Amino acid sequence: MHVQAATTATFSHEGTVFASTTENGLDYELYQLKKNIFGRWPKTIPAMPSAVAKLVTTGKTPLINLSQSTLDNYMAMRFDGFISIPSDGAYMFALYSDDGSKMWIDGNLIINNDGIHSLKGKSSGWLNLTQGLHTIKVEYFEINGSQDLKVYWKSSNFAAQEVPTAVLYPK
Ligand SMILES: [Ca+2]
Repeated sequence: MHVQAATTATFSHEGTVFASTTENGLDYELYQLKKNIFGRWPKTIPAMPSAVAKLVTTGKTPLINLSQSTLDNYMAMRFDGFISIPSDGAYMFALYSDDGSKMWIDGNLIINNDGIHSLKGKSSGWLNLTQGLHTIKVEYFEINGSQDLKVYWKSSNFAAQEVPTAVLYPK
């Protein structure tokens, strides 16, 4: 398992506990990947849906991870909804994945961790966000071998932690 040292040092503590309800979580879509017309697997997150990404199922997930996936390999997922920012301030996000992943807040790409690779962490810069709901989207794909996806955040008010169910809302 390879994780960038700087990112590991920055995102290594448990933080504030947020209380969740059954309404919390994000929408997800699960796709099965196909080879392209040249017989090759995608090297980056493909368009979803597309000729190389067939929709398998949709649902709601409490966390942005692979817990809802019924496929281990040759798959992709999209997570979509809102994140509730607890107070005005600066927030930083980190995306760990095997293989590739990308993350958007308010429609802006904040982390690009795309490509075929072993577990790798990338963090955003500090983002100034206002209290309230902001759109959040994460896309992920896995060709073969091991697979993982985790999303962390931190602010000046709490230490790094996995983005909790309590602040996620489906559309
Ligand atoms: Ca892999």
